[in-house]
Amino acid sequence: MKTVVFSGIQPSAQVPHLGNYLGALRQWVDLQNKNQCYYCVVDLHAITVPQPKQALTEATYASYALLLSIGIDTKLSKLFVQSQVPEHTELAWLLNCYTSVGQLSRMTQYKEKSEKQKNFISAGLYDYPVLMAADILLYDTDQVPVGEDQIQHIELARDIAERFNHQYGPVFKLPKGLLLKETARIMSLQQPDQKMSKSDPNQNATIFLLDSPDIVAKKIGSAVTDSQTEIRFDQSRPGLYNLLSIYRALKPQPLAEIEKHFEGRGYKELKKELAELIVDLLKPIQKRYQTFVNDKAELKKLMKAQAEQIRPVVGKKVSEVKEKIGLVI
Ligand code: AQP
Repeated sequence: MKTVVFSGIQPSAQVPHLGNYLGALRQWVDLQNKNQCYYCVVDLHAITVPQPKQALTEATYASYALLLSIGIDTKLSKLFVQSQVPEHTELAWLLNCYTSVGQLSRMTQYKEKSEKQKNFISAGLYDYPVLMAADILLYDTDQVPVGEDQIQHIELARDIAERFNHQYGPVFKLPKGLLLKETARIMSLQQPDQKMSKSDPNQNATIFLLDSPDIVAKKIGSAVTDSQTEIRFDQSRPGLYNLLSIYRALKPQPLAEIEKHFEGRGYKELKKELAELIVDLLKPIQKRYQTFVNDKAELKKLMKAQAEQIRPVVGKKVSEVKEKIGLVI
């Protein structure tokens, strides 16, 4: 039996960014060969905060096309759109009834995101972690490759699974988060005490995977650092530390070698080399993206076909859960 891997990405407003890629998506690609992987554009998570209609549709196609472009291969993995597999929402409702309000109230992401919503906080935003638990538990998932911000939600999924199993016997597998330690939290280029985020209103804070070379150079060039001069991996200098961590993720080598390479050199040189590394990463991805995204009919066909292949598998899981609860199926 292969290890089962599940993970998702939100089509929220923009295409994925460098933090999404280095923290999570890179692992998705690497995990494909040896595991049974399910990857998902989680559009139902995206609508927990307001999304303009056209932007949501475009971002769903764009995210799907970008996942293909970074190397997700539908011959090895299942790649689908969450709302096209309604078993996710069906299980989410059932799991709602095994999740306490107290647990949901402790979720950091809810606290942070609800603070940013000025006029309207949806019940969906509060309930998001239960939908995420359903996403994961539906597939008997072993491992969930994510960035650090999602670890609390995976722990909640385990708690919900344990509560259910305790009451009805072993129905759900207990999933584990899979973190890439060095890049689990890539920080904003403008406020390095906050994570890089798609929805950051300051566009200079985030490198998107479709940014042109000029934009990459401009954003890295204006990244916040500090008034010191020595280039060292020092966590008390978060702007520099973030840039060096990205550098190392793109050009793996011991910390000391990177420090030696930049000895006697300044931020300008570091930023120039880093921008070049990012452009080298993005160029082939962007080239492939253009071929995928220009054929929306083909993308739609592929999305639907992938969802249809999954539905019988997850349908069985939902029936098992309903039967355990005592619903007449
Ligand atoms: N800054 C980050 N560093 C490392 N990993 C990150 N992830 C997100 N931000 C970083 C990981 O990327 C995967 C997909 O994220 P998501 O689309 O589910 O959205 P999110 O976690 O809410 O992150 P964003 O990009 O900041 O989106 P918005 O602005 O819409 O909230 C996840 O595995 C996540 O951990």
